[in-house]
Amino acid sequence: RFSTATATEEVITPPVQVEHTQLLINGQFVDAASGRTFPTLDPRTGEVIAHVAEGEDEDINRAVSAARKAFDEGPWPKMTAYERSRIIYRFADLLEKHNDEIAAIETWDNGKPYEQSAKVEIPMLTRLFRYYAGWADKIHGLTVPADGPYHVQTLHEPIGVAGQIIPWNFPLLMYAWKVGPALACGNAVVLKTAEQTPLSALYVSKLFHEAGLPPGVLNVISGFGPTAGAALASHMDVEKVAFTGSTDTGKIVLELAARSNLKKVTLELGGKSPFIVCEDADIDKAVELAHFALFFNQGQCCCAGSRTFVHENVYDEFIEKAKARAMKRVVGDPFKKGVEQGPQIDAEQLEKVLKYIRAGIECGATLETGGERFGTKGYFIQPTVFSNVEDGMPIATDEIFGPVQSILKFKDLDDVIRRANKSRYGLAAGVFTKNIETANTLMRALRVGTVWINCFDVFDAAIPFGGYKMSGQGREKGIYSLSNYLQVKAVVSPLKNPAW
Ligand code: TXE
Repeated sequence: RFSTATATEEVITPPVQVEHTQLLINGQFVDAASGRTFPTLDPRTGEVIAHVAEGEDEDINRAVSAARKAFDEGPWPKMTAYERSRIIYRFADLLEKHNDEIAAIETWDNGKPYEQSAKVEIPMLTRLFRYYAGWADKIHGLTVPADGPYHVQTLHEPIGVAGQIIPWNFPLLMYAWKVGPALACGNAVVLKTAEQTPLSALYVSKLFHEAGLPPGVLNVISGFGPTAGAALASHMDVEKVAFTGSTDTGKIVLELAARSNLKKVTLELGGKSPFIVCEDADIDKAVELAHFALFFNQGQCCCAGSRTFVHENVYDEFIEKAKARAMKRVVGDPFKKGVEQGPQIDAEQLEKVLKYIRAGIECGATLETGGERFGTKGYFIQPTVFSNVEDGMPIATDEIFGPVQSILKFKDLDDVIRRANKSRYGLAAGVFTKNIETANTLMRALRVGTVWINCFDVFDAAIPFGGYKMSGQGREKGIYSLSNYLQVKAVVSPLKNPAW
């Protein structure tokens, strides 16, 4: 039932070694206060890449104090916006210069294809920082025409110390989405990386300091969620927390923020995005795009097109072709040329995905291809396609976060709109049609933060991203991300000296 194309033997990694495994606090690499470390694993094999300092409460306290000092007394908010912008531009130049080493670290720790890291993600990282560098000296308030003899203006000021908690699926892109706007707006940051992927953020943050970032402005803590993450979300001196991860953990972060100091919160959470293939679509192109929408990054995308809705008149043809495409997907060592799919991030995610595959079979969906672990070493999964999926099945309602395509059949636009919106999530949607009226109808009707029409996963620094419903709160990227890291001060003064 399953055959996968084989990768070439050509290995494309540049030589790279792990340079930084300590915590980055106040511009220095330091051990954890407890002296403890934890291993970070190579998902290709499950072997240890390095032992990394394990940050906990006390380390979060140290990092927040350093950030507080950098914000309250240090040079960062006192620099001109132009100087801050220059530092971020210099950092982007260093990212570009070290593109291939950074890409290799990202792939080593995460398992994503090296070609994807080197040609797409790290160039995107550089682009994101240039985008935010451009904003740093263009943030300003308004002059407000209020009633009465008053001069009224608004100042857009940084919030202060921002706590940021990021996941493992796009370690550096999530770093950029959060650190970029926070620093452009003049805040100081304490960032907690995901325990599965601590290495790349440490590497690039060192470069940020080489670019002239003052100590304490950006602190990076490796560690676990319930310890380091929770300490950051509940810290009384942190005035904002930004989180990307699961919806369940998002609820915890929101609760910790509320119970501590009501810090401002943005959340980017899970999804179950519909990808809608209309009757008039070019089927070959629709199959390819739907395949990409789901399988990209091993299926580990919050916005993955994980409910493929196909019109009943083209359903059978679509299934045959989607199955054939999945069988051709090249699975293997992500450092080998031509590999499209590497391993899942860890044993826990491997088990979670396999559990959903079993649930799909038990519920009566038709397993067209795949369905099992790929190989015996590491965390690889066969590209899997299910047809005859019904709305209530767990593979149609839950975020699987793996290479499992669930294909559902629909009758007409009303049917697909109702069913696509019947989800607790509302992150993104894909629409594939040649008919402008159909595209317009779906674009307006879908209750999601992004609609991609005849495209998918187009991520530009300027395009806002975020969710409706339980997919999150707030928007990242673009102009919208700035308001997450600014507060507005109204300043009122009389035009003439008052009589009193
Ligand atoms: O997520 P968590 P996990 C989804 C995806 C995946 C599932 C579980 O479905 O299968 O979540 O993955 C930190 N206080 N997404 O367990 O727990 C944690 O250390 C504060 C979708 O990895 O949400 C890490 O840094 N922080 C998602 C971050 O939260 C806590 C990307 C994410 O971990 C914490 C990743 C706590 N109590 C997973 N507990 C997306 N939206 O892209 C954990 N963390």
